[in-house]
Amino acid sequence: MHPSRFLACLAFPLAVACTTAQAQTPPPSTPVPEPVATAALKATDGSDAGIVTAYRGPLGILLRVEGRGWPAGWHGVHLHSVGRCDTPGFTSAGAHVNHTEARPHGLLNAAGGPDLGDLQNIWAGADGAANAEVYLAGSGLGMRGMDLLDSDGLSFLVHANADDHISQPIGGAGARIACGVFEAAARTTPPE
Ligand SMILES: [Cu+2]
Repeated sequence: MHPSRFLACLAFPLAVACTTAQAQTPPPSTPVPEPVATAALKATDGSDAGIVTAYRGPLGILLRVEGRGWPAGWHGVHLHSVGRCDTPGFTSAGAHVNHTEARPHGLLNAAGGPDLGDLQNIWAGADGAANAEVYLAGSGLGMRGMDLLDSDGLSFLVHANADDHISQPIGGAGARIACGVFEAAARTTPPE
């Protein structure tokens, strides 16, 4: 070790000695989360609108959204109860998950909301890219209708406008501009 580095080790043992140790120790293998499902997003004209990757945690579902070709600005996004994205309009995707069970829409709706399919708004930049992670707390506990791959499936819907999270029935989010059906994700590592 160079004498000046030795002195530095004495003066700042944590800062210097630790970096030396890190350089000599192979990095530990870190666990990589396995997605449970993905939804390829299509715009109303059939063009690629990105992808959503779903991960199941102990208390909820994490959705990584990588949008492409979205109009700039805020967009309401939701899980809709049917895994069908027929054009025009994507109405085949049905209503929000559990909206038909007398549960009003809105993450900020204190009068009985939200729908289980309600999610946070996502911002798209001027280049049409939208990157975000949104989280559905509680949805990992097997709530009815929240199985991403149940018999009638589940869709990820992108709306034209922001969701105000309180007004009915969809927070003023407007037209459905992109849609994707969740499908089981291919494993990247073999099961143990
Ligand atoms: Cu919606």
